[in-house]
Amino acid sequence: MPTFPKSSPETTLMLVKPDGVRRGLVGEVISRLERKGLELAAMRLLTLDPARAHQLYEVHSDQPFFADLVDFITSGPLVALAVRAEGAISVVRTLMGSTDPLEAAPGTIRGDFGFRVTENLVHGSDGPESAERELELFFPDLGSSS
Ligand code: DAT
Ligand code: MG
Repeated sequence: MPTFPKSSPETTLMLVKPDGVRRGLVGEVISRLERKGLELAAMRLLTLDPARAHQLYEVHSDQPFFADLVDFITSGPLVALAVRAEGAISVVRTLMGSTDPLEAAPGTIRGDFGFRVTENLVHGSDGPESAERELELFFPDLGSSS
């Protein structure tokens, strides 16, 4: 019998950004995660203060759009989700679609619902290190992210 590597679930951070909450798309996003078969490990509704927004987006602090990004992400409540599954980081990124909703494929969250690059509805960690760092910002009690 061939042996296969044991699968190990990983956990990623996903956000329904303030535009998604304002537009009533929280249920739609969660429904897509559930239908895909991903596990929701934790969930919170909260409004970010600028300090935490700077931490979330620290890799973008030199970008010309940084101030707009911080203004936007702090503009109202968002929903933070800890999503667990084998390959969760890349599965969530695939469900989200490309950063610019105008380029995102139909069938993806951004492709189906987004129109502007800043207001692109959702966030998903882009790798294991950012997942661990970002999960700690929102779910410090969750423990190890992977
Ligand atoms: P992603 O959210 O797909 O990981 P990113 O990490 O490159 O994309 O950028 C973070 C957010 O910054 C993105 O969701 C929206 C905003 N953003 C990215 N590129 C932008 C641009 N050229 N103009 C305005 N906002 C931008
Ligand atoms: Mg990113």
